[in-house]
Amino acid sequence: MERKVFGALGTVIIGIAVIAGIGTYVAAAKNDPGITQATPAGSFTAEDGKSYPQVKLNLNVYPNSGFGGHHGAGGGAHPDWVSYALGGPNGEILADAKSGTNFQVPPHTAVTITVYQYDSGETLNNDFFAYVRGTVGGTAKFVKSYDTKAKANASPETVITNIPADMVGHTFTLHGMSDGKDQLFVSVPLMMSIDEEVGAAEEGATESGYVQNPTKTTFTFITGDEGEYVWNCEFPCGDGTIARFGNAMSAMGYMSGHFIVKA
Ligand SMILES: [Cu+2]
Repeated sequence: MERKVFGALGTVIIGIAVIAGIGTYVAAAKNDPGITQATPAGSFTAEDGKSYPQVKLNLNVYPNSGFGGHHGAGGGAHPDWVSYALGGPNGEILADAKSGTNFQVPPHTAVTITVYQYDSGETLNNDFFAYVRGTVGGTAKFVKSYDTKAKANASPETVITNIPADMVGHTFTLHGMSDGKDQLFVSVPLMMSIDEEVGAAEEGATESGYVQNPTKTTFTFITGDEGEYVWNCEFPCGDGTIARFGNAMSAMGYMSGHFIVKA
């Protein structure tokens, strides 16, 4: 009789342990913490002379999650997955950032995003995403080599409408909704960094493990009405998965996030 009670108690304890384990795993797998409020940055005058309040966001894209940031020290659950993150004004690595891929901006506002792209790249599945779409002027400002040590452009800044479809590191693609409100669709290709430099940095050529000269892309778009959008990357960068659309491509907090337009 006693043995039976202990047996039943043991089963209950194992059950509790399993449930606690699943809870911890789900919490860790969510990996999508916090919301970053864009920084107010004066006003922006559009081509038609209309003036908008302006906000800014600085983002970095990395070949792995080892930078820490919103994934936690050491890169969290998946240190080898490619990831977006918050960056400093000159592409600085923000290892202590608590949020990374969820952004909030006001409605009817000019949003200027700068992305420092530290990863290598390859060919898009669809050339559509090699073009800049939905930004002010249909263009972006592009620097092929930005020196993060000198905090200066190492190659001239140009205005682009597209990049070669076989030189794409990642894309920032913000999807609209079909609810008839004032809408947004923005997609900007981010050029790859030099393959050999990315590899050498990972092998220890730089202190951070990331290239000193990422590519830099800046673009501005005007938000419409309030709403919650999602953004993602349209370059197949989920290495080691079917069609490379798993892992980092199918988890929030890496190659996708929320984009909230709210006053
Ligand atoms: Cu990507």
